[in-house]
Amino acid sequence: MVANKLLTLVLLRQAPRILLGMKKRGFGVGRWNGFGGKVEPGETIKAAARRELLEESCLVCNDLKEVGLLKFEFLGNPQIWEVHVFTSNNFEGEAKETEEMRPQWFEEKSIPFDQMWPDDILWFPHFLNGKKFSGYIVFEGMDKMVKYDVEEVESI
Ligand code: 6U4
Ligand code: NA
Ligand code: NA
Repeated sequence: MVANKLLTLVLLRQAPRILLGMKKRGFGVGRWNGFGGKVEPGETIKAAARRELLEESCLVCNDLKEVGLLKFEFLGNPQIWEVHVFTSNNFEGEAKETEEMRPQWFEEKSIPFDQMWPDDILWFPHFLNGKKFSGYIVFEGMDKMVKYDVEEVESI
């Protein structure tokens, strides 16, 4: 058995706006995304979420709440990616462009889903309604979802 790979994703929200970043390199390059990355050994998932947010946007957030859990299978790869989604409306600093991300605030009614991961449109509505959610999504390559199941949950 292959252990799941743990990742984080942070979506900061100050209604009616949400902060996304254009990924400048690596996995998901060219897509607007939340901020996040791989959990390091010995690190809690929340600490990783906070660290990746700081590294990628220069923002400090001590108030992250876990709102979603998304599992991704990529056909041909035995490792499941487990993406823990966090949010907050309370943070310090100003979003700055970094080597990895170009941050931009978007109106919640004009989120650029056509330039995001194709699964995002499935779970953003739950997120924007303030609900918790979980999902299992199977990708073929980076663009094609071959199967998905996303639902609201009471707790993560
Ligand atoms: P390095 O370059 O190793 O430092 P790191 O920042 O640790 O990378 P990265 O950026 O590759 O990790 O992590 C991938 C990011 O993409 C995580 O924040 C999770 C997010 N992500 C992955 N698949 C996604 C998907 N299908 N939909 C989505 N976000 C996804 O919205
Ligand atoms: Na990252
Ligand atoms: Na990283």
